[in-house]
Formats: sequence, structure tokens, C-alpha cells
Amino acid sequence: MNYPNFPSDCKSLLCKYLTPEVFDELKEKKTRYGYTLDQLIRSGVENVDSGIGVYAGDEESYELFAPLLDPIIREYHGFGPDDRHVSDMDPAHLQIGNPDPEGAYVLSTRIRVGRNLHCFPLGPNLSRRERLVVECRVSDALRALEGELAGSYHPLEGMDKETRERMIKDHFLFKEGDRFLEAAGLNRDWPEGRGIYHNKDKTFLVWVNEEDELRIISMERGADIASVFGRLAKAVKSLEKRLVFAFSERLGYITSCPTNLGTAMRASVHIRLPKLGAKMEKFKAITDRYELQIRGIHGEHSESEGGVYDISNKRRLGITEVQAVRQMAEGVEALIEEEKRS
Ligand code: ADP
Ligand code: CIR
Repeated sequence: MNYPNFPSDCKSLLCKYLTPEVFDELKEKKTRYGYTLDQLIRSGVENVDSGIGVYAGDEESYELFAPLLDPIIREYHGFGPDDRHVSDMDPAHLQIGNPDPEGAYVLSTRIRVGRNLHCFPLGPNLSRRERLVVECRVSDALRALEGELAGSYHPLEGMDKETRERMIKDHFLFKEGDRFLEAAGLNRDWPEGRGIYHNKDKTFLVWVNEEDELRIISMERGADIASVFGRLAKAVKSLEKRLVFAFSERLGYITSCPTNLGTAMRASVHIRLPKLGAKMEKFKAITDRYELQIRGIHGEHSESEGGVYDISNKRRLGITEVQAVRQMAEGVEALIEEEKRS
């Protein structure tokens, strides 16, 4: 394995922190589940326009490849090697109001967390058989949910094209063929072992075996962020009765992409901000102040349409779930104020 050839204008954190010295130190290493540096960095080597460029294959990757991953984690989350992650998913601690009670700006609110099963490798390093076992265990646990969370599991394999495309377009289902995930080995054996669980109203959904083994999602129209968070917290608690999730004292919930460690939470709104959208510098100054990320209307690596943006917390590690959601809500209030003034 040779040192990768990054173009001179490469901006990924992989390119920034994989110095020839770090490469030489890590190139022969292999985790107990058999994950190597070559696998860890392949997504960013094949996609030189990556923001980050790495995917872990198991919890041990974060220890063994720390000389590369710790600086990436520090830059993305502002979280150092001696920091410890603290979790707080208690809805009683949230205490926020609806930032858009008249429904003039916010179309919908969505909060998701990533989870992976303890004692299994992460998606990039799952064998075909392990992926099927994960699907079986997770779908069994989901089928036991009750009340508002009760629903059904729909495997991707055998789902008709129309249903699939409609669910992607309506923001319920993950997209197919993501080149970043493809290079990380996350699309192997596609679509086998993948699927989506949802309740009748599609306010509670779980993606199975996409980038993480579970993406637990609560969403609804409007800006009642507390309601969305409350539903998610209840769902996670119920699932924890039947599944043990990969968790580290230092890094919180373990995920395949280091940007998702810790809370593994992305709390977002779809918000219409046409005036601010035309003043990107001002827009970015506010999102930077509240540590928020701007995405397009069809998720990561997509564009805005009709002045509608996806605004979410950027940091997920070293911040509690309650803090992450509150920060997003406060940033959304500030964005609405500025849009009104513009
Ligand atoms: P993830 O949130 O899991 O990191 P994406 O950025 O790809 O992944 O988003 C997944 C899907 O969720 C996309 O279809 C995206 O448009 C949708 N989505 C995100 N936030 C919201 C929201 N607040 N309301 C409705 N759909 C949303
Ligand atoms: C990248 O490196 O651009 C992709 N692997 C996606 C990284 C995760 N995105 C993010 O900023 N949260």
C-alpha cells in the first residue's frame, strides 16, 4: 500500500491529517475484526472532494487509528483526546418553545440518531451474513414497539420502484448509490439486508443497515421540536430494552463516520429562507455562530430548492442531545429574525 495521491487543492480532513509519517505508522495495522487503514481511508481516496473521507469498521478503529482519527475528531467536533462525552436525552430538560408557531418558515422538523449493535463490526466491515443477522435482530426489536411507535418493517429487497422512489422524494427513505458510502464498502450486497420501519403516519422511522446499522428518526410537519425530540427519546428507550448499542465511555455512541460520534444526533428543520439565501455571507455568519450546518433539500450533498434549506447541528460529540437540539432551535430563531428583518 502506497501513500495516496491527493490533488493539491484537496480539502478533506483525511488529506489534512494523513501525513506520510502517520501513514507509515498505521499502514500495517489491523483491528481484531480485520479492518485496515486502506479500508478506513478508501472513501476519501476515491472521492477527493470529501469533507472528511474516512469510515471506521469497528469500535477498535477509533483506538488503533487514533493518530489519524483523533485530529479529525478534534477539528470537526472540537473534542480532544482527554475529553469525555456526556449524554442527556431527557425531554424534561429541553425546555424550548416552538420557534415558528405560525408555520410561516419551518416546513418540517426531523431528529435522527445513529446506532450500531454492540459485538458486531460497523457497516463498512460487516459480512453479508452479519448484516442479515443485524437486520433480523433489529426488525424483531422494532416489531415489538407499541402505541404511537407501532408499525411495520419493509425490506428494500422486493420493494417496488414506485414506492421506493416516492419514499425517497418525500424524505422518508435513504437514497441509493451514494459514491462516498460505495467506496467505503457500505453498499456491498445491496439491497439485501437493508430496509425501513415506519409507523402509520411516518412520524417514526428506522433505517436498517444504511451508513449505520440503525438510524432512528422522528419527524413531523411544523416546528414543534419538543414533540419530535420526545418521540425520539421514547423510541430509543424502548429499543434499548431489546438491543445493546455500541457505546464508548470516551466517544459516546459509536458510528461509522466520525462526524456522527457521541450523540450521533442530527436535529434539523426544513426552513424557507429565500431572502437570507440570497445573502449567503450573512446566512453563514448566523449558522457559524450557532454551530449549524446548511444542507440542501434532499440531504447531504444536495442543493437548496425554492429557498428551502436543511439546517442542523454540526457538532454531535462533546455536547449532550439536549444541548444539540437547543442550539439548533436557538439558531433557527435567529435565522427567522434575520429573514424578517431582510
Ligand atoms: P441524515 O440526516 O441521516 O444524515 P441526509 O442528510 O441524507 O441524512 O438526510 C436524509 C433525508 O432526510 C433526506 O431526504 C433529507 O431531505 C431528509 N430530511 C432531513 N431533515 C429534514 C427535515 N427537517 N424535514 C424533512 N426531511 C428532512
Ligand atoms: C465526506 O467525507 O464528505 C462524506 N464521507 C460525508 C461526511 C459526513 N458528513 C458530514 O459533514 N456530517
